[in-house]
Amino acid sequence: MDLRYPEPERDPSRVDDYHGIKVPDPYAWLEDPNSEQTKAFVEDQNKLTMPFLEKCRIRNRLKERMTELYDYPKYSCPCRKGKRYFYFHNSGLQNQYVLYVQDSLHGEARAFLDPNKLSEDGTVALKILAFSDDNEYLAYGLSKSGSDWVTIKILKVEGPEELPDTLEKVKFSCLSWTHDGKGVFYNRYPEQEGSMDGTETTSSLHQKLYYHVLGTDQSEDILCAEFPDNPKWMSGAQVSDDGRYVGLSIHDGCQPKNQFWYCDLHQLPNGIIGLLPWVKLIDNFDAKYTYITNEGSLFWFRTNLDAPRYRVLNIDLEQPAPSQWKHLIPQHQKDVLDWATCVNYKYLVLNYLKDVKDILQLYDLTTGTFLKDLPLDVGSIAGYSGRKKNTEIFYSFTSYLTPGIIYHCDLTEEILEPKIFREVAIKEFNFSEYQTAQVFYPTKDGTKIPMFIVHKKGIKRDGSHPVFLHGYGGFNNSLTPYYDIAYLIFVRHLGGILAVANIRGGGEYGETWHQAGILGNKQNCFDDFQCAAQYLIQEGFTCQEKLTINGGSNGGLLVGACVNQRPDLFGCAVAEVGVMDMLKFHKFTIGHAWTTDYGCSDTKEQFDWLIKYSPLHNIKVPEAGVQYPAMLLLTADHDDRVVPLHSLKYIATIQHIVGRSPSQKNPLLIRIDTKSGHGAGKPTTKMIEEESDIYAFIAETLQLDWVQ
Ligand code: X99
Repeated sequence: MDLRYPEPERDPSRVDDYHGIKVPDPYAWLEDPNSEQTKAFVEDQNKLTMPFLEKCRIRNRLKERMTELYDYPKYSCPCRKGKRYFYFHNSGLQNQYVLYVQDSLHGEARAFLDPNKLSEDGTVALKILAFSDDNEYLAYGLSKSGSDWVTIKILKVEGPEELPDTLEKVKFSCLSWTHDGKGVFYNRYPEQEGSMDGTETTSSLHQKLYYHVLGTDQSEDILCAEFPDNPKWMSGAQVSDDGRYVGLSIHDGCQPKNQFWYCDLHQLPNGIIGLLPWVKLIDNFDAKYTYITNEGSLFWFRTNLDAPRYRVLNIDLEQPAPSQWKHLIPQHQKDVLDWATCVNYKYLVLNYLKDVKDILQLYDLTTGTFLKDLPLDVGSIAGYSGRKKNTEIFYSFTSYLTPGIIYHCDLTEEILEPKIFREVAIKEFNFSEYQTAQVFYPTKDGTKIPMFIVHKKGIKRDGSHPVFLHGYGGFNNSLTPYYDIAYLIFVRHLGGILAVANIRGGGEYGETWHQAGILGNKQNCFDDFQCAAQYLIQEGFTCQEKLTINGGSNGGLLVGACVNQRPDLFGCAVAEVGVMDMLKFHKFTIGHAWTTDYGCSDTKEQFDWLIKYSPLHNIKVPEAGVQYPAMLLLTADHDDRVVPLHSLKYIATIQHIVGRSPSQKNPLLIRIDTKSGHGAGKPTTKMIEEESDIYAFIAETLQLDWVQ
């Protein structure tokens, strides 16, 4: 391939000193998203990448088929709100889901809130929703171009009628009404210099909790909590099910630990007029406590206190000493309690993760007695609705080969029996010809790692198949099975095999699994992923030349690190919105929150961990006979979660070091999208374009042909 990479300026004067060690950063100028030089760099890269992608042989066919398979009606679980039901629906190719309302489950549905009407190109997305307790008002948050910034607006449900209330500077926010319907709690950031549209890299510090009174101007909002001595802390308020208390969860970074403060709203003679008199029930970050419900002063929490797989805990606010706490439902021997909620006043619905598959169970709220399994196939619960005051629950099931089934269970019936409420049918695809298997492969230190493998039934293990190996490995996030049209197309039309490795750093087996892949153990993630690749080759699924690795965000870091460590092991690598500069990530937007998983280069010991695997700092020309795999990086101008500079500096460096080497024939490219962000809220048109580009790049560089 005849690619001439741009040769941007290298600034030799940019050298950082970390604990006496000098680390050059010649492309540090790319950290300024507004400079003409950066804009020219982005343009030059796209000018190389876009024509390359457009010329890929099967791109048009991919896009056509992708569009066809995306085009089916999609539904969320309905959610009962007083006398009405609400649900999200996408007729097929609409850019954003529309919120619908109906007066009864099978009654006529009317569009209630349609984000598609808020922009021509679908780049305005609905991010958060909160109904007032009497369901008279709906507060909702919109974000533009994929940014984390949110604008909150309020609707009177009857009508619906738009109210003038508008709340700005909102990010990583809670949204919770007081039960008197007078106002909402939310979080916002102080005014900052420069833009606040998601293109800036400014560090997100000093988040505060406010109370907005309906019908007033945002400037009059009441400051309810702030942490001037702890600028990185973030909080979220939640009004209790009975409306009496407001609970405050305080987070220090992304670790599953929080403080829990509360305020008895009945004890405020003048209402909410200033900083609340918080009671610090949990005043340290020893464990995570998630509010489930309360009966008067008796609170239910899901916690990982001395329980890496979580359990249910009762605390009475009147007797808050830990010696008085009651562990209602003990930790399971093997399975992880992923979430818990109360429904119909007397039940607990518990979701367990069992070897990366979801389990749903009903327990008695007061005694903690197990009552019933709500049977599920192998896969994930993608959605759930049913709160304390509802008498019914809905949950939606998905898996690699199941687009979606929504179940409904009426809890007032004598014998509880979930029924299928809605099932997605895809006419154009014969799922019975495909299979999903789960294997447990040994990694470097002998630990068994689960991995899902999806392919056509009856394939030969002759090492001939292209494999798409996906991973994440961080932040306690678990990769449970889900329906993905691009995966299906890879399996169906590129004769491929999908492999998803549940590597350490995730939450698949609880906090122990997470801890095993963070901080000084981060290399375990990369070893696990490389061992997945080796397993797939050894077992005859594929060969090095046909193996693609992929991941996004923390998974982009995974791809970057693995490519540097084993350039010989992969044919293609696609890193989406990755964290590539491990020495500086904490300086930009919310990056400081990730030091709980990564550590921080400000500390010598942690600098030593980071410099060993940081993708940006470990690029070298491979030994003779080896080249880097074909690489495609993806980022976007409004990604304020993982700012684009990570991918920009990385591509400049790899093109400079590796791209100029005569033995490097595989392309090293970056696709930089506009009016797009980290991923959440991405319009369907952009999803289809992006997925078509990714798989076209893979097919082109691995020379895969279209299977009719
Ligand atoms: C975040 O950065 C989420 C940011 N975030 C908080 C919130 O830190 O949204 C927080 C605290 C309290 C309330 C709400 C929030 N995340 C989410 C990480 C991974 C995650 C992320 O996006 F933990 F799942 N990363 C990008 C980590 C590295 C790359």
